[in-house]
Amino acid sequence: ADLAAFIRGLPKAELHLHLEGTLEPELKFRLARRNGMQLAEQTVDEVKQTYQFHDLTSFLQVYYPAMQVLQEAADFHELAFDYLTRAHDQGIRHVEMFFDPQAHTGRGVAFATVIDGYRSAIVRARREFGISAELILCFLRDYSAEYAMATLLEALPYRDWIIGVGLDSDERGNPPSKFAAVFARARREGFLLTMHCDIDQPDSIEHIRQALEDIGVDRLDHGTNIVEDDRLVELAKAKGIGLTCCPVSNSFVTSQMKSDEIVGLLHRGLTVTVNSDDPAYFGAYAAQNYVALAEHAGLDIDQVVTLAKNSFRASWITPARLDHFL
Ligand code: ES4
Ligand code: ZN
Repeated sequence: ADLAAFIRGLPKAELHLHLEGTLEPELKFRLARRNGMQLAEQTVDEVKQTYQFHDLTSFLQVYYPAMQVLQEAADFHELAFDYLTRAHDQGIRHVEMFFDPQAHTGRGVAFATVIDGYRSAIVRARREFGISAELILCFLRDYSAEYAMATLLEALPYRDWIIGVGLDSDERGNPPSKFAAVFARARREGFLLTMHCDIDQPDSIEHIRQALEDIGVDRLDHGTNIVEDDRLVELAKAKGIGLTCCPVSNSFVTSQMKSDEIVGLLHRGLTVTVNSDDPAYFGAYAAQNYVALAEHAGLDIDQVVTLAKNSFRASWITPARLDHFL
């Protein structure tokens, strides 16, 4: 309990957070009502029961259909504002949030609707409680590179509201190299780059290598399997690449928290961070992820503080603000 209170009070940044993954059952139920949509579930409790999975496939099969209740800018605003309120209550001072535009534009919701709702929530949260937040546009990797490129071009009018681009959804058979041209264009347009290299993928090491050497990412999401390759660990260290690890998410998607791997990378001097991924689905926001890892791995206070400082070091805030947090 003491540890939990300490962690909540510790200033932290969150760097691996899918906005659509913050859709709590209560909000899903309420938005469905408001938008006149018929859900298969009759009660909030029944929605809760559907938030159950044992691997990536079963997760994605719940996750993408659920977000169809997001229709109007006000819905996206409410989702993001509720999350930012919770994050602030947990000691999060800065957050870089993924969103999946294709999961919305693909069902007829305009890109402008999505980003207007998210952006107004960011502005409001900043004004009301001082939290800073940025958006990272994620491409869905199980769709084509051409569709991702079209989405990047669609985002260009909103470039000032988007700090970087990422890559998520099903990694199997969808390596970083598939999106080389998209990420090269994004780089030229001034976006920072990150991408998911998920836990225990069939080609984890090769995907991490491509992200670091061929794409030239600024950060790696998960990326925990890098621990298996000394050369890539040294390369990531030399490049100052941060890793956004998500212990509770790992325990759902792979049935292991991967705490030995995460702590091992911390010992080897990588800028390892702790994050929540899809907190409404995995039942753990940022602070609970720190607590889970600290308890599971037996971390001491100094290690917890290092993880919190790393979250700012690996963030994309300006050097002047970074000094303020370290
Ligand atoms: C995700 Cl856990 C996970 N894996 C891949 N893509 C995702 N998008 C949101 N959560
Ligand atoms: Zn993720």
